[in-house]
Amino acid sequence: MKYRSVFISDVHLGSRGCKAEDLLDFLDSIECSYLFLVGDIIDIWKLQGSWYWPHSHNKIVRKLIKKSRDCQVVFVPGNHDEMFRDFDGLNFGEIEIHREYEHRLAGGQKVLVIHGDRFDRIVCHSKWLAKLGGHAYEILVRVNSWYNAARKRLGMKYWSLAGYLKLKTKKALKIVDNFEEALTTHAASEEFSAVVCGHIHRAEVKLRNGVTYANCGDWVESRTAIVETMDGELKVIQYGL
Ligand SMILES: [Mn+2]
Repeated sequence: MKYRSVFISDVHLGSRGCKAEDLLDFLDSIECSYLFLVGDIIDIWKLQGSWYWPHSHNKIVRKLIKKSRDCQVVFVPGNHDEMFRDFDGLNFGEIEIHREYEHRLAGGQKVLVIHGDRFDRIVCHSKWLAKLGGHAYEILVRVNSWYNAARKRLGMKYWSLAGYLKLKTKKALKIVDNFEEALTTHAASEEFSAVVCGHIHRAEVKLRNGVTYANCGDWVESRTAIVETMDGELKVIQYGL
């Protein structure tokens, strides 16, 4: 497919969760003039814990370098690859590194490209709770009943899993909401028409505070990207759909 721009984030190379083969396939399938790497491309945090770097992850790095020969590739680091922020304004081969970047859509509107972590005061560990499916929930309920049976034998009070999960889910949704609010308020105050970000692994395009909020999602689970069509429209696309 041909697009004016493609934005991907949260690839997490160097972690086992990264869907590298799918991303390679995706990168092969697209043609664009601008390719934005919107942070958390390499998971330095994970690599510092234990080294994991399969061949497919190398192939992605090589593919990105190859792409940079006929398309403008801009890397905007995230919190998992924040050491690259020290190279703000420098080039790695043909790949430009910027802490934040101002892109212009085909129609001329200003777009802020930013990973987004600086608008997230709490690192969200409870994301999975928001996505918890019915099946997983049933298993948890069963585990919870054993847990409470054990608590009872020890003379402890009943602990409500449903109540706990409801609270956690609500909290997770509140974090997402705060993130979108903070980013769009900032972008609007700087007179951007749109903001493209990543970080919370939730792909979406919507209007908020008069600004188009576009989140790339991730390549750990959702396998999504934001694309700018030839006529300057921002859309979410999902691999395999
Ligand atoms: Mn991040």
